[in-house]
Amino acid sequence: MKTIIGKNAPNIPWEDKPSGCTDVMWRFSKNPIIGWNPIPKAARVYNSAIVPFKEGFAGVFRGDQRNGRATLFSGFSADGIQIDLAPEPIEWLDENGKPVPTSYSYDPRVLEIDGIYYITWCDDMKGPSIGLGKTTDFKTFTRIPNPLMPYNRNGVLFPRKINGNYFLLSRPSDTGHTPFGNIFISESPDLIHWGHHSFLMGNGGEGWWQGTKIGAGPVPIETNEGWLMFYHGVSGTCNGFVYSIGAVLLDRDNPRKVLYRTRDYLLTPEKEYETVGFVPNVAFPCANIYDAETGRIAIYYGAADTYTAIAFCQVDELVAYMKEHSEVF
Ligand code: BMA
Repeated sequence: MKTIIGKNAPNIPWEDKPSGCTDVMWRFSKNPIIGWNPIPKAARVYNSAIVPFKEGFAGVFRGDQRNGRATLFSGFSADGIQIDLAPEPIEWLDENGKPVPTSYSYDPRVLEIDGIYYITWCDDMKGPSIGLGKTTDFKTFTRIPNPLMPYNRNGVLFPRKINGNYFLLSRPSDTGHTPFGNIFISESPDLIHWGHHSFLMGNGGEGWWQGTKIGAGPVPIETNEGWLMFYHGVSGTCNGFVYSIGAVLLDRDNPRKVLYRTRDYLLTPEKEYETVGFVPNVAFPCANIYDAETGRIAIYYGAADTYTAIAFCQVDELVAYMKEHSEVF
């Protein structure tokens, strides 16, 4: 039986684990896939989302402009590696087709539900909050009212309704780069009315890699072992924050329940493109694409707030590892 409950996508980027590597997550040898100044209007493209689209892939990409302001750009790719970014930022429309002015926008996640691609991101609503929008073609983008009150970031939707409702993860915060942070979960019958908010998981644990704050990462992957969600864990050092990648398995029928959670990080900044850049020591996952048949998963993460990079894992190996090396607290 296949572990991932989802579509096959044999064309996702993939490289076998390098011989001698004992990690369950390994990096793409051609990282980074997007470097400095990829298009005239964006100096750095990172913390971005990609999904299978038609015969290839499409996505929404965080591009920090040459004035430093974070903006979203659409993009297409035949192979998930070479990304063709739109030259201009996304222009959001309201439900009546009228342009909606946007301030800053960052850290998008994208998912498909019934042929509609939904986007969540960090939006400015008098401070950081969760933006929500949709597209069918990655050319025209329509806003949906923001699901939650400010201040909040790292909004991530589940890819289907569970027991009749949509579920959204988020990380309530303050206006700045909070020195705290826990993941909460909310639900809605229609993507408009949100409630039943509760705490899901917090920072801490025996190790220090997720001691300062955590935030939901890519859209959860449905598996027969539960919802697999990668997330970022932050450690505070005397030289600033360090962002690493971990994973959690949530109960399939009740995603408010944490089953297993990686005790140690799966990936932490080590390579030069992760440790040197605009913000050093950041690995920030925002997307995962998978092939259900083989259980292959490609994780897209922002590196050093400068680059876009890919890491790989295989679902059965990862789930077995998580069961063996779990710490739920
Ligand atoms: C977080 C977010 C991310 C960023 C990270 C590291 O608070 O703003 O977009 O990658 O900080 O700077």
